[in-house]
Amino acid sequence: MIIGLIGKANVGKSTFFNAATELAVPAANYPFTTIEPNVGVAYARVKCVCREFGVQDNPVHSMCIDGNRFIPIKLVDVAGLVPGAHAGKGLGNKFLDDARQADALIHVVDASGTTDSNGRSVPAGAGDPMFDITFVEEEFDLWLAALIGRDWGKNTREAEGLGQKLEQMLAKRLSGLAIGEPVIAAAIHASGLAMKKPVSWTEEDILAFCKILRAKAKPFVIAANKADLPSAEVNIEKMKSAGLEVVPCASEAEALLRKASKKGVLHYLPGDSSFDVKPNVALNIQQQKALDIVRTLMQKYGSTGVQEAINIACFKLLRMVAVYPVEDEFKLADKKGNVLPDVRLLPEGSTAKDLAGTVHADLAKGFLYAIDARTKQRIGADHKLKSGDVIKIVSATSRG
Ligand SMILES: Nc1nc2c(ncn2[C@@H]2O[C@H](COP(=O)(O)OP(=O)(O)O)[C@@H](O)[C@H]2O)c(=O)[nH]1
Ligand SMILES: [Mg+2]
Repeated sequence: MIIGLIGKANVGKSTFFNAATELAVPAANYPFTTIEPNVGVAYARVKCVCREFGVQDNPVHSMCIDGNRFIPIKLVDVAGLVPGAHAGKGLGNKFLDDARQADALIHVVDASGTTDSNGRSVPAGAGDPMFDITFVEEEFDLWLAALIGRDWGKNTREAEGLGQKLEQMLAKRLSGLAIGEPVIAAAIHASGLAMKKPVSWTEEDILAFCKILRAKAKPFVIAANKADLPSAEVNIEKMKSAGLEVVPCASEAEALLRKASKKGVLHYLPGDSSFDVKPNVALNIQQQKALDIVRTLMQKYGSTGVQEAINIACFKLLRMVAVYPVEDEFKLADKKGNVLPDVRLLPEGSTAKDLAGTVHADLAKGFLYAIDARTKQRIGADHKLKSGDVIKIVSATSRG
């Protein structure tokens, strides 16, 4: 699963990226943080099942801290977008190239209004995040429309000649964007264009369809960043009353907290609503002041927003469930004795057999049944999994 950070320049995308990919705990041998300069590992946070089961876990591919599971996901810091990007302005093509891999997007905006649409500094409140939301969406839609609309007449006639459905033809064209046939079919239906012959779709039809397709295929949440600045409040209210999915956010504050936590200065886990300075830590006045600002912000908005934005992308937009595969349903362990070694994020509605497939293709091929470690009951291949399920797979291809 990939989450992309999009937005115009200087809103704080890289600050968000750096904060989200920084571990809040010292972990010298932790295998993954940054993959490429703009691709890193961030974490979705869930309540771990270890406490419910009363076990001490030792995760291999995720982390458990104080009963909280941090599940790795890929985060991409997408190149900044400027108006006209769909026509190749700025880093337009690079932007769209990065953005297309993402399953969901976090749209970072400068809630304080201290940047104009090209990312240049302006007096606080002069920039309008509502305008930025519209323009970034429009750029994306126009780019998609240009991609789909190229040779539209020729492609649709060809598809018609082959007896191909429109969604089949488009799925092929959009394969690089990770947009599948069912989503395309749903967008065609929702656009009200299903009864119109594709050959006769106008440019406006194509654009209207692209708007719907983009919203379905690349859902996004807005991270209203720089919420620590006073001018942010009124904009955050505006975005909320417009019915948008908005998380007030302060990436710089999150970066500060993770660094300080890693150094042992304070106790803080990403997503917490507060932090504690550890006893016996002496702070200078400057540090004290910086932390006071962060504390006030967290009291106002409930958290720094970075973890919340990621969790909304995973669990609200993409509707993932967190499932723990184990090989021993009594010890909840793998073959090496690691307790609750792994947790997988699967789309809601995934089955026991789907889980097997994410562990190993052979495990799914030889699937016999699974065992719910909570109830010790057998479940079948089509059994739908819920978040927090601990599951043992029994397969003809994996004995013992
Ligand atoms: N006040 C405040 N400034 C921030 C915050 N996040 C980022 N910035 C500042 O915004 C500017 C642009 O940040 P950057 O991450 O490079 O933006 P990008 O161009 O979107 O990647 C930098 O000066 C950051 O220090 C925040 O949460 N609060
Ligand atoms: Mg940047």
